[in-house]
Amino acid sequence: MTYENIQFDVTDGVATITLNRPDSLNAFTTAMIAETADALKQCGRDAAVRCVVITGAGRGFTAGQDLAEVQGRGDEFSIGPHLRAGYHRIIKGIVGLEKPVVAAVNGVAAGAGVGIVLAADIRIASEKASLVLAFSKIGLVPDSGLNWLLPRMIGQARAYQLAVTAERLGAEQALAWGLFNEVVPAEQLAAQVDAWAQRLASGPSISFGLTKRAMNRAWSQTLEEALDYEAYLQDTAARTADNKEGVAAFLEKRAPHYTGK
Ligand code: T3D
Repeated sequence: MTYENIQFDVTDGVATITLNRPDSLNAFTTAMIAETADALKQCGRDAAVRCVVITGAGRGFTAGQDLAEVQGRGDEFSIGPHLRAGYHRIIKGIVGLEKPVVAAVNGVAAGAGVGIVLAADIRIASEKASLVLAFSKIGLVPDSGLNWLLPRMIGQARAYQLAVTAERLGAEQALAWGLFNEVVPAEQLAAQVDAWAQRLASGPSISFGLTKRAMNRAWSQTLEEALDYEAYLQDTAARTADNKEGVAAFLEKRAPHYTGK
């Protein structure tokens, strides 16, 4: 697929997806949704990719659904299929990808964009970043997994408040509520994200991927089931070259060199 609305780059084990429609704060058109979902799929297929970064060009991360496109829809247009064939592929593409995904939140994320931020595993934000559940401002309900993700992260009272007021949640408050891992000055965001990405891409990738799977699955498991599943995954992790390298490096008092195998 040719990308016209995103930039996609793979360097040194790090795939970077840059949402690239800065004039509309990177609002999602149908084409941009398809391109983003496709890029995530490529990240899953490419063994050279060991970490994924998602960010936005210009001053925004993404303003969610492009409302100009919405206005151009005919009366027969149905949003359900649009969500299922589009945003759901992105959210499931991030959550189901067994590689660490870093959201580099450079500015405002609104609507479905908040879902994309929260679906990521590590969220590094500029002090200029903010989150806006814009849906109620246009008479919609939160989508893109937000009714599942947000109450689990900050509790239902805060999640519902953000949904019905559509107020802007600033970066510092998002950090305090545990939605962001770190907030840094805008001019340091690229370097800080790069440091995270390099660290994740040079780590024990199978361990990182299986940890993501275990934690995601644990939401719907009993403790008994989670313990059993951990034991199953540990059997796999313990057979990796990276496990052997980690143990050898510890005993030899040197830094490990992980290959992701
Ligand atoms: O229908 C379906 O497909 C269902 C799917 C739903 C998923 C969703 O994401 S629904 C939610 C859609 N998003 C919104 O409702 C957000 C609308 N935008 C805003 O509320 C504000 O723009 C922001 C809070 C995000 C940022 O505010 P601010 O003051 O920093 O920027 P701005 O001046 O409002 O916007 C800058 C430009 O971006 C402006 O264009 P201009 O005047 O410079 O030519 C604005 O029109 C454009 N823009 C911002 N958001 C969108 C957009 N253009 C199209 N669609 C947008 N969502």
